[in-house]
Amino acid sequence: MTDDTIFGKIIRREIPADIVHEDEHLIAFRDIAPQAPVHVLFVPKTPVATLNDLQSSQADIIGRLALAAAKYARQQGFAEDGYRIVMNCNEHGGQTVFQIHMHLLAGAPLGRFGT
Ligand code: DGP
Repeated sequence: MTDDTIFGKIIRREIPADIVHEDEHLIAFRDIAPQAPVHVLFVPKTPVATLNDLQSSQADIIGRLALAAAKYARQQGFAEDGYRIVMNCNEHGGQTVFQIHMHLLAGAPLGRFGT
């Protein structure tokens, strides 16, 4: 279990979050500071600080996050319009919580990178 970040506290229900999905592998909840009309974070329960720390034997973690995000998009009806998946890594990537997570952004045209 993730136990040393704010996301660990959400997984353990020590702090509240608007949880939209959970299974044995991951949890998904709305971002506290949304950058789009839909902004959901998909977080694995296995602790991995950054993408740099992910082992090749852990590739399934990323696959599960992506599949859960795509399933959520279909369920919520915005898969056809489209969405963006983002993973930030370390300082230049803008990572602030050091448990890997996938941002799902949707609900409006998002523009190109850097705009
Ligand atoms: P990143 O910059 O990629 O590490 O993204 C971390 C995201 O986590 C950021 O968009 C804000 C969000 N966040 C930080 N603390 C909390 C919290 O306590 N609750 C929720 N729901 N989101 C949080």
